[in-house]
Amino acid sequence: MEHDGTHDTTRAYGTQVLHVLGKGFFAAPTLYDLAGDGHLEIIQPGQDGWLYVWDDKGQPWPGFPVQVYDAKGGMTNGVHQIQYARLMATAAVGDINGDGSPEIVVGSNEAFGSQDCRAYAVWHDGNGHSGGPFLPGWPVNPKGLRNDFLPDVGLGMPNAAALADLNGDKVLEVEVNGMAASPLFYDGTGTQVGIGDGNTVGPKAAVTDVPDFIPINYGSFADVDGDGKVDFVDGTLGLTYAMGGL
Ligand SMILES: [Ca+2]
Ligand SMILES: [Ca+2]
Ligand SMILES: [Ca+2]
Repeated sequence: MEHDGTHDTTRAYGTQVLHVLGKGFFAAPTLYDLAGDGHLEIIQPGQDGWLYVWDDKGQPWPGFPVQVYDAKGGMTNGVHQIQYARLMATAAVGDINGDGSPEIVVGSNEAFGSQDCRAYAVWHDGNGHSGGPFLPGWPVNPKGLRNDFLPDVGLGMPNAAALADLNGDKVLEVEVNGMAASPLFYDGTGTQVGIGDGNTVGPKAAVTDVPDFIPINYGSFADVDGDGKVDFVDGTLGLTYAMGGL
């Protein structure tokens, strides 16, 4: 439970509905040309749980804002919940399904049980998309060991996703992970296609505290060793060190 922001709880038909929201923006905006017309749009997750998009004149983008929450909810201590929660992480944007249009990947503060969280892929036309604003197969649950390290900034899915083409088919894959997780890789259908190895360190690394996990941190892709293959870079925390803080 939060001790700030808007919070109320109601029950309907055995489902607990939580509103744990705030005002304003914490996430950085993402600038991306959604229409491909040479003009950037502004993509901004809000603490009110809505994903906003404006054009370069400040006008609302068609189909937005989108309210980002899992209408199917989740289970906490045996209770079915629907949570309306803050969007704290910056959005990642790119074509993850190969249809030539970009999608927006963003996490929420939804936290079910002690581990479950949610990350969403949103169509570029948002609520204007037939079938709803989210791609089939999303949201995903890229859970780590815990979903509630800190209020607001360490709750649910506070990490930004990173996008890169990992298999050379010109379509972007998604890395998105909850807290105290390994890197988790998904394709545009929401299918997990890989997981990072937190047990093996590089040949020149002095690290001994393994396995390690990503706490609250934004990762990114680049070819850091120049072998022509993209690598994933993120900050991690060793298990022994982490256990001292849990
Ligand atoms: Ca697409
Ligand atoms: Ca690909
Ligand atoms: Ca490489």
